[in-house]
Amino acid sequence: MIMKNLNVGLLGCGFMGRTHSNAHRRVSNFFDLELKPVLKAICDVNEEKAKAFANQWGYESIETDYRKLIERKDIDLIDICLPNNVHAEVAIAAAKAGKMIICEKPLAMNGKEAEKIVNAVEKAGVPNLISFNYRRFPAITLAKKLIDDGRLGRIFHYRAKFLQDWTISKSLPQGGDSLWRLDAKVAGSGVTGDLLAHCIDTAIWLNGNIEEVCAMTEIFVKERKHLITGKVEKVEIDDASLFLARFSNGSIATFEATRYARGHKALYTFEINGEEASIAWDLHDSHRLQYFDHRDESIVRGWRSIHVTDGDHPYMKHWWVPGLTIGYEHSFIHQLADFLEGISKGKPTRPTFKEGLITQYICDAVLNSAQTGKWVKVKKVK
Ligand code: SOE
Repeated sequence: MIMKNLNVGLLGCGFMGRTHSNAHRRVSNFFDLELKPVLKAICDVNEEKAKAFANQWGYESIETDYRKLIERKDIDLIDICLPNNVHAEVAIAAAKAGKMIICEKPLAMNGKEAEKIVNAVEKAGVPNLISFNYRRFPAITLAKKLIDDGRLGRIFHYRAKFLQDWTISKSLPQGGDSLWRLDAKVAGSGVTGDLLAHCIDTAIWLNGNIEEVCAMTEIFVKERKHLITGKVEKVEIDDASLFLARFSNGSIATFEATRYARGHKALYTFEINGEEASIAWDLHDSHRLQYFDHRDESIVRGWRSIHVTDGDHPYMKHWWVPGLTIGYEHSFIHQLADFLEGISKGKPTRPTFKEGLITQYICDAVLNSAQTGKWVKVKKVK
Protein backbone atom coordinates (compact mmCIF):
# COMPACT_ATOMS: atom_id res chain seq x y z
CA MET A 1 0.00 0.00 0.00
CA ILE A 2 1.28 3.50 -0.83
CA MET A 3 1.51 5.58 2.31
CA LYS A 4 0.74 9.26 2.54
CA ASN A 5 2.27 11.28 5.36
CA LEU A 6 -0.02 12.67 8.06
CA ASN A 7 1.80 15.39 9.98
CA VAL A 8 1.24 15.32 13.72
CA GLY A 9 1.47 18.23 16.14
CA LEU A 10 1.23 16.88 19.67
CA LEU A 11 0.68 18.97 22.80
CA GLY A 12 1.98 17.84 26.17
CA CYS A 13 5.13 16.03 27.27
CA GLY A 14 3.65 14.01 30.13
CA PHE A 15 2.63 10.36 30.49
CA MET A 16 -0.09 10.64 27.82
CA GLY A 17 2.25 12.55 25.48
CA ARG A 18 4.48 9.48 25.62
CA THR A 19 1.72 6.92 25.04
CA HIS A 20 0.43 8.85 22.01
CA SER A 21 3.91 9.55 20.60
CA ASN A 22 4.74 5.87 20.86
CA ALA A 23 1.53 5.05 18.95
CA HIS A 24 2.32 7.55 16.18
CA ARG A 25 5.82 6.12 15.82
CA ARG A 26 4.85 2.47 15.69
CA VAL A 27 1.42 2.22 14.08
CA SER A 28 2.64 1.99 10.47
CA ASN A 29 5.12 -0.74 11.34
CA PHE A 30 2.31 -3.08 12.31
CA PHE A 31 -0.82 -1.92 10.45
CA ASP A 32 -1.16 -1.54 6.67
CA LEU A 33 -2.61 1.94 6.41
CA GLU A 34 -2.76 4.62 3.76
CA LEU A 35 -1.75 7.30 6.24
CA LYS A 36 1.57 7.34 8.03
CA PRO A 37 1.93 9.66 11.04
CA VAL A 38 5.02 11.86 10.96
CA LEU A 39 6.14 13.47 14.23
CA LYS A 40 6.33 17.05 12.94
CA ALA A 41 6.11 19.11 16.11
CA ILE A 42 5.86 18.79 19.87
CA CYS A 43 4.39 21.69 21.82
CA ASP A 44 4.92 22.53 25.48
CA VAL A 45 5.05 25.90 27.26
CA ASN A 46 8.36 24.80 28.75
CA GLU A 47 10.92 25.07 25.93
CA GLU A 48 13.55 22.88 27.60
CA LYS A 49 11.00 20.15 28.18
CA ALA A 50 9.79 20.36 24.57
CA LYS A 51 13.38 20.14 23.26
CA ALA A 52 14.22 17.14 25.42
CA PHE A 53 10.97 15.41 24.39
CA ALA A 54 11.59 16.16 20.69
CA ASN A 55 15.04 14.69 21.04
CA GLN A 56 13.88 11.56 22.80
CA TRP A 57 10.89 10.82 20.57
CA GLY A 58 12.14 12.13 17.22
CA TYR A 59 9.93 15.19 16.69
CA GLU A 60 11.22 17.39 13.86
CA SER A 61 10.47 20.71 15.59
CA ILE A 62 9.11 22.30 18.74
CA GLU A 63 6.57 25.00 19.57
CA THR A 64 5.89 26.68 22.91
CA ASP A 65 2.59 28.36 21.96
CA TYR A 66 -0.32 26.16 20.91
CA ARG A 67 -1.68 28.89 18.62
CA LYS A 68 1.51 28.80 16.55
CA LEU A 69 1.26 25.03 16.27
CA ILE A 70 -2.34 25.20 15.12
CA GLU A 71 -1.57 27.95 12.56
CA ARG A 72 1.12 25.84 10.91
CA LYS A 73 0.18 24.75 7.42
CA ASP A 74 2.36 21.66 7.68
CA ILE A 75 0.32 20.18 10.56
CA ASP A 76 -2.65 17.92 9.72
CA LEU A 77 -3.51 16.39 13.09
CA ILE A 78 -3.55 18.03 16.51
CA ASP A 79 -3.13 15.53 19.33
CA ILE A 80 -4.10 16.99 22.74
CA CYS A 81 -2.34 15.36 25.69
CA LEU A 82 -2.72 18.32 28.03
CA PRO A 83 -4.47 18.75 31.39
CA ASN A 84 -8.27 18.89 31.22
CA ASN A 85 -8.70 22.65 31.75
CA VAL A 86 -7.16 23.50 28.37
CA HIS A 87 -8.78 20.81 26.20
CA ALA A 88 -11.65 23.09 25.13
CA GLU A 89 -9.54 26.10 24.19
CA VAL A 90 -7.09 24.06 22.11
CA ALA A 91 -9.66 21.72 20.54
CA ILE A 92 -11.96 24.57 19.47
CA ALA A 93 -9.04 26.52 17.94
CA ALA A 94 -7.83 23.37 16.15
CA ALA A 95 -11.31 22.69 14.76
CA LYS A 96 -11.60 26.27 13.49
CA ALA A 97 -8.27 25.82 11.72
CA GLY A 98 -9.65 22.68 10.04
CA LYS A 99 -7.28 20.24 11.78
CA MET A 100 -8.10 16.65 12.62
CA ILE A 101 -8.10 16.18 16.39
CA ILE A 102 -7.35 13.48 18.94
CA CYS A 103 -8.00 14.49 22.55
CA GLU A 104 -7.14 12.69 25.79
CA LYS A 105 -10.01 11.91 28.15
CA PRO A 106 -12.06 13.36 29.71
CA LEU A 107 -13.14 15.58 26.82
CA ALA A 108 -13.50 18.67 29.02
CA MET A 109 -13.98 20.01 32.54
CA ASN A 110 -17.75 19.46 32.35
CA GLY A 111 -20.65 18.88 29.97
CA LYS A 112 -21.09 22.56 29.06
CA GLU A 113 -17.51 22.87 27.90
CA ALA A 114 -17.67 19.52 26.10
CA GLU A 115 -20.76 20.71 24.17
CA LYS A 116 -18.76 23.66 22.81
CA ILE A 117 -16.03 21.29 21.61
CA VAL A 118 -18.57 19.01 19.91
CA ASN A 119 -20.25 22.00 18.22
CA ALA A 120 -16.87 23.22 16.96
CA VAL A 121 -15.82 19.91 15.40
CA GLU A 122 -19.25 19.34 13.89
CA LYS A 123 -19.27 22.82 12.36
CA ALA A 124 -15.78 22.32 10.97
CA GLY A 125 -16.50 18.74 9.86
CA VAL A 126 -13.09 17.54 11.06
CA PRO A 127 -12.33 13.94 12.06
CA ASN A 128 -12.13 13.65 15.86
CA LEU A 129 -11.41 10.94 18.39
CA ILE A 130 -11.58 10.98 22.17
CA SER A 131 -8.90 8.73 23.62
CA PHE A 132 -10.60 6.07 25.71
CA ASN A 133 -7.91 3.51 25.10
CA TYR A 134 -9.39 0.63 27.13
CA ARG A 135 -11.89 -0.11 24.34
CA ARG A 136 -8.89 -1.27 22.29
CA PHE A 137 -7.59 -3.93 24.64
CA PRO A 138 -8.16 -7.07 22.51
CA ALA A 139 -10.00 -8.81 25.38
CA ILE A 140 -12.42 -5.88 25.76
CA THR A 141 -12.98 -5.66 22.00
CA LEU A 142 -13.71 -9.39 22.11
CA ALA A 143 -16.20 -8.80 24.95
CA LYS A 144 -17.95 -6.29 22.68
CA LYS A 145 -18.20 -8.90 19.92
CA LEU A 146 -19.61 -11.57 22.26
CA ILE A 147 -22.24 -9.13 23.55
CA ASP A 148 -23.16 -7.87 20.07
CA ASP A 149 -23.46 -11.48 18.86
CA GLY A 150 -26.10 -11.93 21.56
CA ARG A 151 -24.20 -14.61 23.50
CA LEU A 152 -25.00 -13.12 26.90
CA GLY A 153 -28.72 -12.80 26.21
CA ARG A 154 -30.64 -10.27 28.27
CA ILE A 155 -28.20 -8.36 30.46
CA PHE A 156 -29.03 -7.98 34.15
CA HIS A 157 -25.91 -6.60 35.81
CA TYR A 158 -22.90 -4.41 35.01
CA ARG A 159 -20.24 -4.03 37.72
CA ALA A 160 -17.11 -1.90 37.29
CA LYS A 161 -14.26 -0.78 39.55
CA PHE A 162 -11.11 1.28 39.04
CA LEU A 163 -8.95 1.13 42.15
CA GLN A 164 -5.70 2.98 42.89
CA ASP A 165 -3.79 3.97 46.04
CA TRP A 166 -1.32 6.69 45.00
CA THR A 167 -2.83 9.67 46.87
CA ILE A 168 -3.24 8.17 50.35
CA SER A 169 -0.25 10.04 51.86
CA LYS A 170 -1.31 13.33 53.53
CA SER A 171 2.05 14.85 52.64
CA LEU A 172 1.47 14.46 48.89
CA PRO A 173 1.03 17.98 47.46
CA GLN A 174 -1.47 19.05 44.80
CA GLY A 175 -1.13 21.00 41.55
CA GLY A 176 1.72 21.71 39.16
CA ASP A 177 2.93 19.64 36.23
CA SER A 178 2.99 16.33 38.04
CA LEU A 179 -0.02 16.57 40.36
CA TRP A 180 -2.60 18.57 38.39
CA ARG A 181 -5.00 15.62 38.69
CA LEU A 182 -5.45 16.63 42.34
CA ASP A 183 -6.23 20.28 41.54
CA ALA A 184 -9.95 20.80 40.78
CA LYS A 185 -9.28 24.02 38.82
CA VAL A 186 -7.17 22.02 36.35
CA ALA A 187 -8.75 18.54 36.45
CA GLY A 188 -12.43 19.54 36.81
CA SER A 189 -13.07 16.56 39.08
CA GLY A 190 -11.12 13.80 40.78
CA VAL A 191 -11.58 10.11 40.14
CA THR A 192 -14.94 10.75 38.48
CA GLY A 193 -13.36 12.33 35.39
CA ASP A 194 -10.06 10.49 35.63
CA LEU A 195 -11.06 6.89 36.35
CA LEU A 196 -14.85 6.51 36.30
CA ALA A 197 -14.82 8.14 32.86
CA HIS A 198 -12.95 5.05 31.60
CA CYS A 199 -15.41 2.68 33.29
CA ILE A 200 -18.34 4.66 31.90
CA ASP A 201 -16.95 4.75 28.36
CA THR A 202 -16.41 0.98 28.33
CA ALA A 203 -19.85 0.44 29.85
CA ILE A 204 -21.81 2.54 27.36
CA TRP A 205 -19.91 0.89 24.52
CA LEU A 206 -20.63 -2.62 25.77
CA ASN A 207 -24.06 -2.15 27.33
CA GLY A 208 -25.67 0.99 25.87
CA ASN A 209 -26.95 4.19 27.43
CA ILE A 210 -27.15 5.02 31.10
CA GLU A 211 -30.45 6.67 32.04
CA GLU A 212 -29.97 7.71 35.67
CA VAL A 213 -27.47 7.56 38.50
CA CYS A 214 -27.29 7.82 42.27
CA ALA A 215 -23.83 8.66 43.58
CA MET A 216 -21.64 9.23 46.61
CA THR A 217 -18.21 10.92 46.64
CA GLU A 218 -15.68 11.52 49.41
CA ILE A 219 -12.61 13.67 49.97
CA PHE A 220 -10.46 11.86 52.53
CA VAL A 221 -7.60 14.36 52.73
CA LYS A 222 -9.16 17.82 52.95
CA GLU A 223 -6.08 20.05 52.52
CA ARG A 224 -2.81 19.71 50.62
CA LYS A 225 0.07 22.01 49.88
CA HIS A 226 -0.23 23.47 46.37
CA LEU A 227 2.94 23.08 44.32
CA ILE A 228 2.46 26.37 42.47
CA THR A 229 1.24 28.71 45.24
CA GLY A 230 3.26 26.98 47.98
CA LYS A 231 0.22 27.40 50.28
CA VAL A 232 -1.84 24.72 51.99
CA GLU A 233 -5.13 24.75 50.04
CA LYS A 234 -8.48 23.02 50.22
CA VAL A 235 -8.74 19.78 48.22
CA GLU A 236 -11.77 19.98 45.95
CA ILE A 237 -11.46 16.90 43.80
CA ASP A 238 -13.31 13.69 44.70
CA ASP A 239 -10.89 11.10 46.12
CA ALA A 240 -13.48 8.34 45.78
CA SER A 241 -16.66 8.19 43.71
CA LEU A 242 -19.27 5.44 43.70
CA PHE A 243 -22.57 5.24 41.90
CA LEU A 244 -25.55 3.07 41.08
CA ALA A 245 -26.93 3.25 37.55
CA ARG A 246 -29.82 2.13 35.38
CA PHE A 247 -29.15 1.37 31.73
CA SER A 248 -31.71 1.85 28.95
CA ASN A 249 -31.74 -1.93 28.38
CA GLY A 250 -33.10 -2.46 31.89
CA SER A 251 -29.87 -3.70 33.46
CA ILE A 252 -28.62 -2.22 36.72
CA ALA A 253 -25.08 -1.34 37.68
CA THR A 254 -22.55 -0.42 40.31
CA PHE A 255 -19.44 1.66 39.59
CA GLU A 256 -16.61 2.50 41.99
CA ALA A 257 -13.38 4.46 41.60
CA THR A 258 -10.94 5.48 44.29
CA ARG A 259 -7.32 6.45 44.87
CA TYR A 260 -7.54 5.10 48.43
CA ALA A 261 -7.64 1.33 47.89
CA ARG A 262 -4.35 0.38 49.53
CA GLY A 263 -2.53 -2.27 47.53
CA HIS A 264 -4.11 -1.44 44.18
CA LYS A 265 -2.15 0.57 41.61
CA ALA A 266 -4.50 0.48 38.62
CA LEU A 267 -7.00 -2.30 39.08
CA TYR A 268 -9.67 -1.77 36.48
CA THR A 269 -12.19 -4.63 36.50
CA PHE A 270 -15.67 -5.21 35.20
CA GLU A 271 -18.17 -8.06 35.12
CA ILE A 272 -21.35 -8.38 33.10
CA ASN A 273 -24.03 -10.94 33.90
CA GLY A 274 -26.53 -11.96 31.27
CA GLU A 275 -29.32 -14.53 31.18
CA GLU A 276 -27.22 -17.03 29.19
CA ALA A 277 -23.64 -16.05 29.92
CA SER A 278 -21.33 -13.75 31.89
CA ILE A 279 -18.00 -12.10 31.13
CA ALA A 280 -15.36 -10.57 33.36
CA TRP A 281 -12.14 -8.64 32.73
CA ASP A 282 -9.25 -7.47 34.88
CA LEU A 283 -6.58 -4.99 33.77
CA HIS A 284 -3.93 -6.83 35.78
CA ASP A 285 -4.56 -9.88 33.61
CA SER A 286 -5.48 -7.85 30.58
CA HIS A 287 -5.01 -10.53 27.95
CA ARG A 288 -7.60 -12.80 29.45
CA LEU A 289 -11.35 -12.62 29.08
CA GLN A 290 -13.28 -14.70 31.60
CA TYR A 291 -16.38 -16.25 30.05
CA PHE A 292 -19.10 -18.44 31.54
CA ASP A 293 -21.76 -19.94 29.30
CA HIS A 294 -24.73 -21.60 30.95
CA ARG A 295 -25.53 -23.42 27.68
CA ASP A 296 -22.40 -25.58 28.03
CA GLU A 297 -22.94 -29.23 28.94
CA SER A 298 -23.38 -29.21 32.72
CA ILE A 299 -20.56 -31.62 33.60
CA VAL A 300 -17.95 -29.37 31.95
CA ARG A 301 -19.64 -26.04 32.59
CA GLY A 302 -17.46 -23.43 34.27
CA TRP A 303 -15.63 -20.15 33.83
CA ARG A 304 -13.30 -20.25 30.83
CA SER A 305 -10.22 -18.10 30.84
CA ILE A 306 -9.78 -17.10 27.20
CA HIS A 307 -6.20 -16.10 26.40
CA VAL A 308 -6.95 -13.45 23.78
CA THR A 309 -3.82 -13.89 21.67
CA ASP A 310 -4.92 -15.90 18.65
CA GLY A 311 -4.75 -14.60 15.11
CA ASP A 312 -8.53 -14.38 14.88
CA HIS A 313 -8.83 -12.39 18.11
CA PRO A 314 -9.26 -8.60 17.72
CA TYR A 315 -6.06 -6.81 16.61
CA MET A 316 -3.82 -9.82 17.33
CA LYS A 317 -2.98 -10.77 13.75
CA HIS A 318 -1.03 -7.51 13.54
CA TRP A 319 1.39 -8.55 16.28
CA TRP A 320 3.55 -11.60 16.91
CA VAL A 321 2.44 -15.22 16.70
CA PRO A 322 -0.50 -16.82 18.55
CA GLY A 323 0.04 -17.13 22.30
CA LEU A 324 2.35 -14.14 22.62
CA THR A 325 1.04 -11.15 24.52
CA ILE A 326 1.04 -7.41 24.00
CA GLY A 327 0.38 -4.69 26.62
CA TYR A 328 -1.04 -1.35 27.73
CA GLU A 329 0.71 0.77 25.09
CA HIS A 330 -0.79 -1.29 22.27
CA SER A 331 -4.29 -0.09 23.11
CA PHE A 332 -3.17 3.40 22.00
CA ILE A 333 -1.68 1.98 18.80
CA HIS A 334 -4.96 0.17 18.06
CA GLN A 335 -7.10 3.27 18.56
CA LEU A 336 -4.78 5.26 16.31
CA ALA A 337 -4.85 2.53 13.64
CA ASP A 338 -8.66 2.57 13.71
CA PHE A 339 -8.71 6.37 13.54
CA LEU A 340 -6.31 6.48 10.55
CA GLU A 341 -8.35 3.84 8.74
CA GLY A 342 -11.51 5.85 9.46
CA ILE A 343 -9.96 8.97 7.95
CA SER A 344 -8.98 7.07 4.78
CA LYS A 345 -12.48 5.66 4.47
CA GLY A 346 -14.14 8.99 5.31
CA LYS A 347 -15.86 7.37 8.32
CA PRO A 348 -15.93 8.58 11.94
CA THR A 349 -14.08 6.39 14.42
CA ARG A 350 -15.66 5.71 17.79
CA PRO A 351 -15.50 7.10 20.37
CA THR A 352 -15.96 10.47 18.67
CA PHE A 353 -16.10 13.67 20.71
CA LYS A 354 -19.87 13.26 20.72
CA GLU A 355 -19.47 10.00 22.65
CA GLY A 356 -17.01 11.81 24.91
CA LEU A 357 -19.85 14.23 25.60
CA ILE A 358 -22.15 11.36 26.64
CA THR A 359 -19.54 10.24 29.19
CA GLN A 360 -19.14 13.84 30.33
CA TYR A 361 -22.90 14.14 30.92
CA ILE A 362 -22.81 10.95 32.99
CA CYS A 363 -19.87 12.29 35.04
CA ASP A 364 -21.81 15.55 35.58
CA ALA A 365 -24.85 13.56 36.73
CA VAL A 366 -22.66 11.55 39.14
CA LEU A 367 -21.20 14.71 40.72
CA ASN A 368 -24.60 16.36 40.85
CA SER A 369 -26.17 13.33 42.53
CA ALA A 370 -23.32 13.11 45.06
CA GLN A 371 -24.01 16.73 46.00
CA THR A 372 -27.78 16.53 46.19
CA GLY A 373 -28.06 12.97 47.51
CA LYS A 374 -30.72 12.27 44.88
CA TRP A 375 -31.10 10.11 41.77
CA VAL A 376 -30.21 12.25 38.72
CA LYS A 377 -31.33 11.68 35.12
CA VAL A 378 -28.50 11.84 32.59
CA LYS A 379 -28.79 14.64 30.03
CA LYS A 380 -29.33 13.30 26.52
CA VAL A 381 -26.99 14.16 23.66
CA LYS A 382 -28.79 15.86 20.77
C1 SOE B 1 -4.35 8.16 36.77
O1 SOE B 1 -3.40 7.65 37.62
C2 SOE B 1 -4.29 7.42 35.43
O2 SOE B 1 -3.03 7.58 34.87
C3 SOE B 1 -5.37 7.96 34.49
O3 SOE B 1 -5.18 9.33 34.21
C4 SOE B 1 -5.39 7.12 33.23
O4 SOE B 1 -6.40 7.58 32.36
C5 SOE B 1 -5.64 5.66 33.62
O5 SOE B 1 -5.68 4.84 32.48
C6 SOE B 1 -4.59 5.17 34.56
O6 SOE B 1 -4.53 6.02 35.68
